[in-house]
This record gives sequence, C-alpha cells and structure tokens, in this order.
Amino acid sequence: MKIMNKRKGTYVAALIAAGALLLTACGGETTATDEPTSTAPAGEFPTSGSGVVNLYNWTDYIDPALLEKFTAETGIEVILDVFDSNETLLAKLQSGATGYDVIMPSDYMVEQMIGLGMLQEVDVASFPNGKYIAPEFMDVYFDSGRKYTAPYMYGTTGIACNTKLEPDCENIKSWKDLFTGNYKNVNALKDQVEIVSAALRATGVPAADLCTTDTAKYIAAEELLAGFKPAVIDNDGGNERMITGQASIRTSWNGDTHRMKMENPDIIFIYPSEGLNFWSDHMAIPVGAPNLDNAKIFMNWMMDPANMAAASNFSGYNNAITGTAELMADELKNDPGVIVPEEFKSLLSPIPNCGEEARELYTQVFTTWLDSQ
Ligand code: SPD
Repeated sequence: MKIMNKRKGTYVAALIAAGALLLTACGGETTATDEPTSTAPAGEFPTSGSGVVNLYNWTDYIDPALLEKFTAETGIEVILDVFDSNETLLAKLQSGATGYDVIMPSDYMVEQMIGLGMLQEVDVASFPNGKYIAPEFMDVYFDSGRKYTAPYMYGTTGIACNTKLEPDCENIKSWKDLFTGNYKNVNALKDQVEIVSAALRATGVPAADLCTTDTAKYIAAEELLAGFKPAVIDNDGGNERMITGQASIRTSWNGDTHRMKMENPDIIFIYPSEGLNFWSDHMAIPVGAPNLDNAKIFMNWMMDPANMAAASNFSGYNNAITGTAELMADELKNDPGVIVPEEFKSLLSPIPNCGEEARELYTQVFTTWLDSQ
C-alpha cells in the first residue's frame, strides 16, 4: 500500500456543460529565435510576419502540409517540437524551457497553468477568427471567455480493439473487463489522469467524484490495476502497433483510433460502460514566448474553419470551430467512434482539474502501477 500522508483539502469541480458540448459531438530546447519580435500597434491584429513560431504540440497531432501552408500564407516558419502528455508539457516548462511560442495543453492543464501564471492573457475571443469559436466552447470552465486559449481538437478516451486478433472484443464492455481480463498484447496510454480515472470509474467511483480525496477509493483503484499488465505503456507509437497487429487492444484516444481504423478496418472503438473522459486541447502562449505576434498569427490562422477542418481530417478528431463540419471528411463524420452516438453521450464527462491532494493520489497510484510492471 503506497498511499499515505495525505493532507486535508477541498476541491470544487468546475465542470463545463457536458450536455452542450456533446451536442457538437455529431525533448530538448527548441531552436527559438533569440530576439523577441516587436508586437503590432495597439488595436491592430497582425496577420503576416517573418521569422519563426515555435510550436510545442502533442505527437502526430498536426499535418506537416498544413504547417507548410501556414508558412506560404504568412511568411512565418513553424518549428515543431512534440510532447506525449500534459504532465510532460508542464514539467518541460517548469524546468525552464522558454523557447516556445504556442503550446497545446488540455483543459485541466490550461487551468493549472493559468493558476501558476504560466500563460499570457491575449484575449483570444477578440482575434479576427475568434468569432468562429463554437458558442458552447466559449465559456469553458478552464478559460471562461477565452482570454488565454484557442480551441484545437476534442475527443474522448476509450478502448481500441482488433476484432480479428482478439475474438473477445465484443465481450469487453467496461474498464473493469479490460483491467481484469488478462488479455495478451495490450497497450496502455502512459497518462496518469486517463489510467487512474478509468480505474476509479471501474471500482465504482462516479464521474462527479473523480477528484475524491478518499484514500480508500485510490487503494481500490491501485488493487485493480495491480493485475493489469500491458505489454507496452506509451502514448506514442500505439497507432502503428495496433495497425500492424503487434498490439490487439489499447486504451486509446478516439481520434487516434479513427486513424487506426482507416488503416485497419478490424479495429473498433469501445465506450466503456462506467464512463469516459471528455477532453479538449487548446492553443496557448506561454509567458516569455519569444515571438508573441507570430504566436497570435498562428492561433488566429488555425481558427480559420478551412484550416481547422484540415487539422481534423489529419488528426481524426472533431474540433470546436464553427463551419468546419462541411469541410470534414465523410469517413470522419460517419465514424461512431468520433461522432458520439446518442446512446453513449451520457457516458462522457469532462476531465476535471483536481486539487493538489487528489493529483498527488493520482500520481501515487500511477507510479505504483508503473513500478509494478
Ligand atoms: N496523437 C495525439 C493526440 C492527443 C490527444 N490529446 C489527449 C488529451 C488527453 N487528456
């Protein structure tokens, strides 16, 4: 039993209106420039520039061709660095990396970073393309009024299963089935929020209580996870392992599963019966960004419906920009793993930003699980 020495604390979950949201659900230092670019005069929004924008994004989450299009249209070169989890992103910035202009934290991490004073308040809603932010994504719990962030993709986290390699796919209905099924060739996300929340759900913790500080609930989750032994635990490379058949089951983000399915139609996406995390990722400018205007130009350009639709078509996820649906690929719009079917909508709930005490419990359960592999 590794959970001990808890401090008392409270957490008030500030959840976004999941119902409204679901209606739409139809490394090393960067090579940043040393000199900050000047900013545009007050009242003017910059739309073209020169130099670079240093983008720190999730792995395999934006089409290189789209970045080339951005350069052709704005004169700004994109230097891309990638991370594999919100916790990696936070640790990187906290370790002193200062070269990034645009970063891509998820919902709960946006709120943490704002609280830590790590993001610049640039009033994204007032950008020329801020008008395209879908209304239900404007007053989100982590950035009400879009002062700091521009929406990118959103999705959910469930189970990808290859029906040819794993005949039992149809019997995997829940997180508990997965964690206790002793399946072979399983991969898991290396993401403490995703894994521990799934284990809490599997042991009966309701969505509204995912930031509990009741130690007994974490002990139950830890005990459940003790029997779950994936062959690979990694956020990156999982798509390829599923596509090639090296892995037959994976805890998986739905858009990544969509991309797997495009290559291997034997793969299905399972909505676990205890519920799934509904998450969203957002563009933000860290304090100290060397190229502020270029960062704003990039975020604004990405919110153009044509560009955001292209990003969806590449990444496999839906997005929070209006006017993109008609530009999205039919196979994306018709994928029940991406456009959540009515019967599953009530299973989704936003990832809450837990307080420090609960976050520490998540870390302990996750670390204990990783150490036991
Ligand atoms: N291929 C990268 C997909 C990134 C998805 N974001 C996940 C957020 C989890 N909370």
